[in-house]
Amino acid sequence: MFEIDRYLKERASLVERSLDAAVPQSEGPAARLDEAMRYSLLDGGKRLRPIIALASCEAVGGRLHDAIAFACAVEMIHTYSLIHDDLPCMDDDDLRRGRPTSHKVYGEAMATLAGDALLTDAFGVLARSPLAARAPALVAETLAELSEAAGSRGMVAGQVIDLLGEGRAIELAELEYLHGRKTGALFLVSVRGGARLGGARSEQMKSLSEYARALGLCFQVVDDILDLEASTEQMGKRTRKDYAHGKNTYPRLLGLERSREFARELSNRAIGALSDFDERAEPLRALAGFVVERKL
Ligand code: GRG
Repeated sequence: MFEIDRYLKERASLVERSLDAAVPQSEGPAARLDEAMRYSLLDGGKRLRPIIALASCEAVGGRLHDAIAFACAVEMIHTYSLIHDDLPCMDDDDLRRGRPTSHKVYGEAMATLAGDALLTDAFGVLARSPLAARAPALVAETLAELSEAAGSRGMVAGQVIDLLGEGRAIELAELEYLHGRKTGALFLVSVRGGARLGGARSEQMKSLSEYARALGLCFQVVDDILDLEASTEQMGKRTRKDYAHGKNTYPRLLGLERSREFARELSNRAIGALSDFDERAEPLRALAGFVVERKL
């Protein structure tokens, strides 16, 4: 039986150490910026996206060492999106990962800049990784896909569609389109990037992309359910926020019971996409179980 809790703990601590080294604390004039970046990046978060990136690399027989810089880059981009999402001009949140949000501690200007710096530096971390010297084409392709996933065709587009949709009832297909960008794009690139850097063949990339799409949507459906059901203390962030703002969510469109069923269907679909993979994909299978069962 695969011990997912232990696996997640060990992998999160590996990611934590690598992030710590990737974003050092300087002592010069930018010390405050480094401090703000490290405040949001370290000591918090489930590290789901980097863990999935590393697991995808290993599922195709790749070495952890070759995907760790990419995994850090993904988490840096994710953290930037959380900092900006919490700003008063966006969701205006005071609590994130159980602590005051960046702008509450460092002020709006520094929080914005810490997010900008994490986003920008993420690409440098991957571009300067040891693998870039050995396999530049592979890394260049991964950088391009990462930029697409985070940018105006991916996560930022999802956020814009979400903003423009507030207060307007939307259909299920539109909700899926929105989340495919806002949350799904980063899950998809985490899996594809990890697998590519691990040397995946094209049919493996295809199956893993199917896995990632189902997993990303499953994550979002569960996120909507937790926003409704979990406490602020449990999540380390304000809950019932989407509900209070009349946002379009899966429970609102499908009801709670059907949303739970849909999340289970998506988790099973993700696992089904891995039918041609051997035991090296066991962590990915277990992660699909974790995402649907998670309470945080
Ligand atoms: C460009 C001004 C500007 C803002 C960008 C890109 C963006 C704002 C927001 C992206 C959308 C976003 C923040 C989605 C959040 C998705 C989500 C459910 C995050 C929570 O992820 P977890 O549960 O968090 O993995 P932890 O804390 O565990 O890492």
